[in-house]
Amino acid sequence: MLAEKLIDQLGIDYYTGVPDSQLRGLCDALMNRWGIDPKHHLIAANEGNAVAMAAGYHLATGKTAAVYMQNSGEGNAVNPLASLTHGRVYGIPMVLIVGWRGEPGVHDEPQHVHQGAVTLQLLELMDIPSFILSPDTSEDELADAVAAFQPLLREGRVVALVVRKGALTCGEKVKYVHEAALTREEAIAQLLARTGDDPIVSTTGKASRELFELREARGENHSRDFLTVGSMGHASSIALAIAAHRPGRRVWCVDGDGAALMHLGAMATIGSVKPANLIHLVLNNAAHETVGGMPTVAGTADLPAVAAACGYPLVLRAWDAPSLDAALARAREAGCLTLVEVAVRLGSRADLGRPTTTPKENKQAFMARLAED
Ligand SMILES: Cc1ncc(C[n+]2csc(CCOP(=O)(O)OP(=O)(O)O)c2C)c(N)n1
Repeated sequence: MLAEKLIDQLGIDYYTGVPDSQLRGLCDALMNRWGIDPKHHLIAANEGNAVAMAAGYHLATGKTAAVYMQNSGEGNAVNPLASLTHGRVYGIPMVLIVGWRGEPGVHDEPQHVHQGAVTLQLLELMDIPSFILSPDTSEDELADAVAAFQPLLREGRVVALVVRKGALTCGEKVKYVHEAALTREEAIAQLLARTGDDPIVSTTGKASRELFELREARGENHSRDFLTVGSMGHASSIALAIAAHRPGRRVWCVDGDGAALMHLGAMATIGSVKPANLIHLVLNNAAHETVGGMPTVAGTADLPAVAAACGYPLVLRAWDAPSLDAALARAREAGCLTLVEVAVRLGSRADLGRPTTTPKENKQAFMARLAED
């Protein structure tokens, strides 16, 4: 079904959420209709923030907002759904639109399998009635579901549309653009020329996939790299604790701007600890490139300034190959907690693969290698 039709049927004019590849059609339709507009459509840093914005919209207007998310974001949303919007608290209505990755019976990556298996149960546990939108759901069936939601929304309930793979399409695809000299993969390739045997913790999405493939291309194994395939936004916290407990090792974190923003508080924790052996790279394409390229607010937020304000003793910016090389060399020599922001452009190889080792194999090899020191 065309995402535009869904928007029309819902009759909602305030959307917020975190993009998802399975909701690409919806995200594009929202961008075509409203762009980024505080009155109609905002991309949130995380799904909990989106639920809170939808609550604020209701408080201000008495109307119902929609929150879109990949099912991975259910966890981020659970807290405000239980303690803010639930009928035992304020009873604030909203419609969740949840991309169903890892649906049982549909092949998907390991980080989606458990989340996919518990997606409907989690909604049920949260007292959220749901309707599953499939590729063959007709407009009449959707209209019936939307009509059935209305009395629940009037009671202040949250309801959900769970979107199967291929269920939403977009009439007019948006071409997202963010220009810079380097691609993310080129930046990671340049990093690998400097890291030697140092452990690397990489973020969710294509950055980890590119790191994996670059190791293969270099004929190296994967034991230096911890690929944070799920739990977006947490790579830097994982790296922080590794750095603190392996002080003899220089630890690199390869982060994304969307991920860094999703749990920005981690920067304050890292800045308070100041592990001298941690170098935090943020590959900033001002977008959620992995899921389609929808913008983040990293185009306007100054992440190096945030890191400096959080207590990072050294922050560096790189925008092309020579400045990145200089920043990496300086970060290595400095011997103090450093943030390196690298401006990268949107885009990735069409033939980019996925890790061929399992997360457990990755963990075991990474731990064994760290234990050698
Ligand atoms: C909690 C959660 N919400 C949403 C997603 C879906 N998701 C995977 S990667 C990604 C984009 C990450 O953006 P960024 O960190 O800027 O890296 P980029 O893809 O641009 O390299 C999103 C939204 C997710 N995995 N987890």
